[in-house]
Amino acid sequence: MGEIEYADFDNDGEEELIIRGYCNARLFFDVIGDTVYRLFETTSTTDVGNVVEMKGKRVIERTDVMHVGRNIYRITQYDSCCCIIDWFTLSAGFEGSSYSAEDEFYYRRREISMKEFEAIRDTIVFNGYSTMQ
Ligand SMILES: [Ca+2]
Repeated sequence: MGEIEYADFDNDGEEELIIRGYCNARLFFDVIGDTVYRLFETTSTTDVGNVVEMKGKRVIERTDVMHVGRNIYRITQYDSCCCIIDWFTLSAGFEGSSYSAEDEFYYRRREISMKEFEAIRDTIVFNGYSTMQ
């Protein structure tokens, strides 16, 4: 059985429906007019979906941070018509269990420093909308 969650992840003042299932798999839905759209689903520990805030706007965060060798954040921002209005990847790639300043960091396909990586990552705020642990 799934758990129902609601969050206004497209910032239009109306809450969208999220169904959470086994292992935090999530289905994200929006309604436009009379039509329900299944926007996307996340299904594994390499693609964990969540609703977070960046710069005061809610966005979808999909992370791959539970395995060694990488920390990947994929951020997608939707408008009220289910259109993607911004998206980017923030990532760190490294040997072993943690990164250091010598490893590779990318933001919007541009190589950045570890400090820049952490500064951008720290702007991603989980505001506790849901019942996630
Ligand atoms: Ca909404």
